[in-house]
Amino acid sequence: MIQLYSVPGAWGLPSVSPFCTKLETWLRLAQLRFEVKPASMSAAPKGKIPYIKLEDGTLMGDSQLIIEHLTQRYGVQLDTWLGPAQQAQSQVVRRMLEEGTYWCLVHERWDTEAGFAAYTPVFLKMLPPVIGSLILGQIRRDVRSSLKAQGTGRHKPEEIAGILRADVAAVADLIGDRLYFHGDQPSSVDATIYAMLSGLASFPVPGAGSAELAKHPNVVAYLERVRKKAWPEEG
Ligand SMILES: N[C@@H](CCC(=O)N[C@@H](CS)C(=O)NCC(=O)O)C(=O)O
Repeated sequence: MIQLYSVPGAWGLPSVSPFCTKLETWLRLAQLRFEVKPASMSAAPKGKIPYIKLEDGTLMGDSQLIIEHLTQRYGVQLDTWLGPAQQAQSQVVRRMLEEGTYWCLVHERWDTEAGFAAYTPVFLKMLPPVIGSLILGQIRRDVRSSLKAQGTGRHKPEEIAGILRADVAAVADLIGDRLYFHGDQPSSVDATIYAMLSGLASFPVPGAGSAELAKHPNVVAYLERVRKKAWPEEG
């Protein structure tokens, strides 16, 4: 069976890591058999989570490369009904959320004092006792330098808020009144949209992303729909 290496969830999310949530959501939508194991950064083939172990023991990193590999390997049909324009939209929306919006989410959790205060007790549970807070301080410094290197960390808070509002509103307009991003059935991009937007919506500190989401009942209903589709046992 596929083993998914992930970190635990909080605030109703399967994992606090949006990319782990994405991959778990996708595995569930694809109806592949897998089990979730605790991730170790030192074992991660690309030094990031999630990663998986295939049935033959091979480790693979990067949620998207994993999805593409598993789609081929197991003949997953999630995206076979999409035409070229729909596939292109998936690519664009996925890249926006994963390479842009994601960093705004990281800013809210790690770079604002209120966000970090809310995230600290959740993250400390994943770290060893006593030295956990020292490690957390180092992780925060690393995350902040990644935010600077990526660029989002160079913006003013109100500029990041503007980016978040525009990203969320764009996805909301594209979803419109459809059940899933492309129509009546889910496709792979729904895993990314669910992961990134529910990561914003569930965070207990009010932020521009969650405020914008609340203005789009179609997206709120969509997120609940994807969750129920992927986790039908939770009702
Ligand atoms: N492109 C990667 C991104 C994964 C990623 O950024 N994961 C974050 C957690 S949500 C991580 O491992 N960060 C640790 C680090 O960058 O050192 C994927 O799709 O899996």
